[in-house]
Amino acid sequence: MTALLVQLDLEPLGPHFGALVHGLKLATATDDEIVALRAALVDRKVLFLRDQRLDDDAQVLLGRRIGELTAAHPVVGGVDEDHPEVYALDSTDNGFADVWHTDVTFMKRPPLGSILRPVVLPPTGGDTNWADTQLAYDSLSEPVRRLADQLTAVHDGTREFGYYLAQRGGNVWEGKPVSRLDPVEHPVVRVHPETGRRGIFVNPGFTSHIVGMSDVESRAILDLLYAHLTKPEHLVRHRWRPGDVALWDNRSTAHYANRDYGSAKRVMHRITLRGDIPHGPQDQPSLLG
Ligand SMILES: O=C(O)CCC(=O)C(=O)O
Ligand SMILES: [Fe+2]
Repeated sequence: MTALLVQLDLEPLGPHFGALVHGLKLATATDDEIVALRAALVDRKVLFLRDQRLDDDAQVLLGRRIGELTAAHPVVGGVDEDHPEVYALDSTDNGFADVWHTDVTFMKRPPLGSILRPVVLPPTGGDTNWADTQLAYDSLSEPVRRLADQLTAVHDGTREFGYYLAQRGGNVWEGKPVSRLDPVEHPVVRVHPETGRRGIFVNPGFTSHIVGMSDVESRAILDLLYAHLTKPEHLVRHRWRPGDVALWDNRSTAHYANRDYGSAKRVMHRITLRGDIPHGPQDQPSLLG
């Protein structure tokens, strides 16, 4: 690994993950700063920056400097014609994320990471929480880790996006039109392709069941993993301010947006970075070269 040329000013939000990045202006960051930011993203898993005040163009430009962008969402189109990469979550159009999830795990190749900024915030409330899936995996007991390592789960976007798809049609993903959401399989434990660390890779938003066991067994194991994943020790919570930007690694986190602001309007704009096909401990290609 090459040494980073720039040291970012990171304020850790917890002993293990999450950080506020101080003193960096994303819109004018140098290449070396972007490299350092990308490294911090993998290391701290979720990063927050204050007072950035990006617009859609600047958000897209930033994303392209960090990685390759996906379409806005497999089912939902971009916020407007000029921004096919920008996904709007608008509370007045049923855009909520009050179920724990990792983004787009119902596709074969879910995004590596996401970059989110508030556009309209409610007077109070609407905080977002992130869980560290690797910290959660590491703090499971050894026999449960061993069990989870062997499992495969089915992810199905129909529950969250089937209605939208039926009403308004799909979008594109990986360059192909999406007209149906076929369930996909992923390992229950994901090995991070850059660090080799293992993390819990099931979520209540999109995981329907575990392959090869009864409904009762599957439900009980998933509930155990979700309860463990969302223990307060595994979470950081962000209180949004105008001008903020959050970046997270979808290979090592899950998240949940509080829906506690009544009928107030809340609009968030997100872009996602193209990712790879998740691998588990059983099916890894040569890890780390
Ligand atoms: O609205 C939020 O805070 C988070 C929304 C969400 O799940 C996402 O942007 O991926
Ligand atoms: Fe999300």
